[in-house]
Amino acid sequence: PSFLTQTYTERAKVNNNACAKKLLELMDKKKTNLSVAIDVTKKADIIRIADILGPYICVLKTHIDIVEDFDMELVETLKKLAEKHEFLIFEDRKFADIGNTVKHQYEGGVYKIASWSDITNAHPIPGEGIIKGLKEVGLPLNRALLLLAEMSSKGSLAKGQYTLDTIEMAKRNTDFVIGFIGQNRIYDNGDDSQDFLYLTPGVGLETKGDSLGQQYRTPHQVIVESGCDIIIVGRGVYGAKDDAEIKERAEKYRKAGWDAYLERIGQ
Ligand code: 5IU
Repeated sequence: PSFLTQTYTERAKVNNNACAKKLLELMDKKKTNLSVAIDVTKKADIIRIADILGPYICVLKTHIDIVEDFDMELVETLKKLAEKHEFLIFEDRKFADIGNTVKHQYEGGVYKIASWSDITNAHPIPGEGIIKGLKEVGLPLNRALLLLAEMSSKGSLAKGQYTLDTIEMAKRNTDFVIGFIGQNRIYDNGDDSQDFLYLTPGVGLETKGDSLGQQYRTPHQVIVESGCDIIIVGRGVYGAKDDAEIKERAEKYRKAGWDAYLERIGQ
């Protein structure tokens, strides 16, 4: 059978990547397939919002290079919150250079991403060397990688053969690549194949998009119609007027994502 109709727990049992296994397990345990993208620029706001969101999310998505007052204390605090609330951290770095360069960008520099981020992602555009370079740093630390198979933005060039070739690249690197950032469940041959996770940004209940090319779909469209696994919501959650409303919105998206999952697996 397709992984599409299996529970996250069933899928955790047959997944060989420690990070993917942990993620699938905590999703069923916490009843959430919601990831929130905290795209705010002050350390204190990130920490405050992450603590509020903790119970509602399976993955906290960061853009660490937009933080104005970044220091290592921020990521140490996020790691503690991740333990307290049981979520994974996903630095949405979108690596896109040759293997040797991304190795340095992932391991070192100001952000030392590999030291705190469970999951990161990469564009397949440079070819397989990008995975090899990131893997050298990430695999010994039990990290995992997502490949960007598709994007939510208008006019994205990641489509057609490019997307299909991305899947093939992932299939050759299943020790480290646990899935995709994409808009559709493109590859799923059931239990004789690799179970990839599909994480999907471009999710909103109130609006259809923004003025810079973002396009939104609903949790139902993403999870049931397109067969993806995790909804990624940014402004739809953190763009609330106060902390109470952030909490309300997180619960609203969590429930929408979870109900869609239950519908998909027929429960
Ligand atoms: N993001 C996208 N689309 C993509 C990819 C990443 O929106 O295809 I790959 C990121 C950008 C932002 C978050 O951090 O996901 C979505 O935020 P909003 O829900 O605020 O649009």
